[in-house]
Amino acid sequence: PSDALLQVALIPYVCGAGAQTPGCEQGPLDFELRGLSDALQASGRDVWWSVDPEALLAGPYGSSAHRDLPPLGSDERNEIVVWHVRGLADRVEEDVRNGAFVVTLGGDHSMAAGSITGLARGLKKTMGADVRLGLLWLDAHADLNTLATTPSKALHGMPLSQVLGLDVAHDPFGLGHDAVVVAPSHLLYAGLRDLDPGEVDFIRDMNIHSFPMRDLVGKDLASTLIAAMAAMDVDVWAISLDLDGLDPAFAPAVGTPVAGGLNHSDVLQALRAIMDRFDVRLFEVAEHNPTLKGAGVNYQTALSTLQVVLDGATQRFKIRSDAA
Ligand code: EXY
Ligand code: MN
Ligand code: MN
Ligand code: MN
Repeated sequence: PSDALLQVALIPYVCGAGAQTPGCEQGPLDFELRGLSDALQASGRDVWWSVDPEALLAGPYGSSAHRDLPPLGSDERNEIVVWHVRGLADRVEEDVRNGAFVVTLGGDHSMAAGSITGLARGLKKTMGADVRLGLLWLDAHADLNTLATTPSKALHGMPLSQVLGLDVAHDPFGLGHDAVVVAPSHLLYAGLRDLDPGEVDFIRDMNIHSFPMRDLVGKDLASTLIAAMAAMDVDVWAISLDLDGLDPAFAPAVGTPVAGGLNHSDVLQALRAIMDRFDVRLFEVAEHNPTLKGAGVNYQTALSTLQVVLDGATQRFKIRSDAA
């Protein structure tokens, strides 16, 4: 029926243990304290927190576990990430199975290992085993390191090695046999400008489609991304926005800022066009660190981005339910 509402599940990832700089674990609650869920409520949408970020922060792997973080790369440090990643994957899977549009809010970018795996699992159950999942990754970094190539041992630099199945033997995110959920040919990068040597090799050897910042100069972001996405045989898309993919002017409160990033209005225009043409089921916002300067700017950027994404999702949903 045409009066049905788009169901939007906000799923928090209250973990910063995957990053060098702590603080991202406070990201989801900070978004909410600034008014996120109220601001996203609109006619045509039903928006709710699928898990309460405050309750998660009060739990055993929440604020207390982040107070004196064990060193990067230690089993104790990784255990915190694994706990959160697995929880996120389960939650995303369930909300996707129930037909919700999922918004995952971080939290450091290790979250993507869980969100994309959970989405893939949910889609397999609702759309069948051979559903082809595409991933648009907006970031300054490729987040493609393995335990063998990482220069920092920080798990937020490695989620895509999990999603693409590059390190199945070590299983650093504890997701087991679900490891390969996106084919390398169905990943699209934009905004990259700070890569490690191992990542450069992976991108070249696996022929991953990438628009680093230097290749976007003088190009229209929207039409560039649309053309690349249209050329991929993909059924359903997920989009992961690392706030540091944007120029630091639009998202200063990130742990690993890199100058010369994406322009926010270009990203909004691109997302409008993408939501119009492609079946996007999950949108992620990673690396919001409210303990750093400029958290209010991050919030405004995240909010206006989500408004555009959810407007697009609502339009598509209306068309689908009118047709049904
Ligand atoms: N590539 C570097 C590393 O793996 O250590 C830096 C990773 C930063 C990851 C940021 C969140 O995207
Ligand atoms: Mn990044
Ligand atoms: Mn293909
Ligand atoms: Mn990232």
